[in-house]
Amino acid sequence: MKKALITGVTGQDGSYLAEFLIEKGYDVHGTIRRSSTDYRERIAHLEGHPRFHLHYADMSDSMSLMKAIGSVRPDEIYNLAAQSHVQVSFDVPEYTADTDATGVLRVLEAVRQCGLAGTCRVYQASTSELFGKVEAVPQNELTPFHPYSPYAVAKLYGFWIVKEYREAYGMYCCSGILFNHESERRGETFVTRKITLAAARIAQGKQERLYLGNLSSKRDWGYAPDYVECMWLMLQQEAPSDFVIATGEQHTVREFCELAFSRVGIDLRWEGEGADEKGIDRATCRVLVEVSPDFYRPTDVVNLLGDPSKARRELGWNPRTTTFRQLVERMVDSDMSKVAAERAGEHVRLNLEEYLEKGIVK
Ligand code: NAP
Ligand code: F7E
Repeated sequence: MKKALITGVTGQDGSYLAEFLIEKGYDVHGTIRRSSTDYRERIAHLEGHPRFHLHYADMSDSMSLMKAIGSVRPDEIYNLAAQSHVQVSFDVPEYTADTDATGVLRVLEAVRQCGLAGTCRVYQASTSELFGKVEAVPQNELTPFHPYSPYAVAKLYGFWIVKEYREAYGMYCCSGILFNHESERRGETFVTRKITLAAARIAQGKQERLYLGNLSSKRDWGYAPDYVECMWLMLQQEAPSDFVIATGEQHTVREFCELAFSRVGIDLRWEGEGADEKGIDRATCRVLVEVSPDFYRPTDVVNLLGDPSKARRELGWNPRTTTFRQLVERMVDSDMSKVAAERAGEHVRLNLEEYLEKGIVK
């Protein structure tokens, strides 16, 4: 039975990858950070599975990484742990560099120090943010990098140190240059999830308005469960190589909003430009979407479109398994159910308060 170690198993991708590898028959080990709470929402359903194990490790702490890697002695490592929010990286650039740049080095060096350089394959979660202030559209494996945020600069170090260990020590390690991929499990401050959650809350009367930054930003958005398959495929090849993973289709944040709101029965029209642009409900004339410069970035990446030809050709991967419409609809439907469940919970609490007031429940 193959053993895999996933750093960042509590994240969006980590949770889907753990499910995928368990399904493939792997013994799956994941790293988690110490926290004062122990509820891990995305992997709660996997805890207790006989082939799913957790270990404490932090990307900023070599000793903990060495201990986890040395005790598991995995055949494959998927290094997904990172401070993954681009806007946050402007607020915590040093922490981002420590986790996303030096952290990669710590993992690679731990593999070597544990004597696993010849047996353990390493996948590094790289990113389309490396293309940043893009020098060509679409972007493929040969497009020059131009990182445009502290996050991207840190990830660029990760990309190059992986390449260095591959060439210097002959290790099987590679980077997946993944374009944005989203899902029902996406963190709530990334733009897609922020929109789907807001559409669900507005439709159910739980939120008045959605504030966003750059509505014209363009992304190549895929579905996360489709992308974790590529991570695994990259480690099953004869020789290590880096791959662009994308759908090859591009949409603006504005289009994402239109589709998400239309799924909950709201037809948006746009009025104004730049910071004055507003999304208005055609039926009621209510302003539902507004621009807030708080969500502008000091430097923003605005034109990402991937060319997944190499992955299609060499990995046999289908970049169009899930369409853009299906992605948006799945996310909105999931948030509609979550908001409805929260409302039902509130109702139960209200009843309980009523009972307490009347002295029925003590
Ligand atoms: P995510 O949901 O933000 O998950 C990040 C994971 O990293 C979480 O498990 C988090 O743990 C862990 N983590 C953060 N800092 C850590 C530290 N110092 N030590 C140990 N663990 C730490 O990210 P994701 O969307 O799944 O992305 C996975 C990876 O792919 C990341 O490296 C990201 O940069 C990269 N990537 C993502 C995309 C995308 O569109 N999703 C595209 C390209 C590349 P907690 O749960 O404890 O916070
Ligand atoms: O922003 C614009 C924002 O934060 C997308 C990470 O997984 O993918 C992700 O990074 C775009 C940007 O993702 C809001 O300015 C407008 O242009 O959802 P995002 P990201 O920055 O592309 C890459 C590939 C990764 O590697 C990262 O780990 O949307 N935008 N208004 C907004 N963005 C946010 N977050 N919030 C807004 O209100």
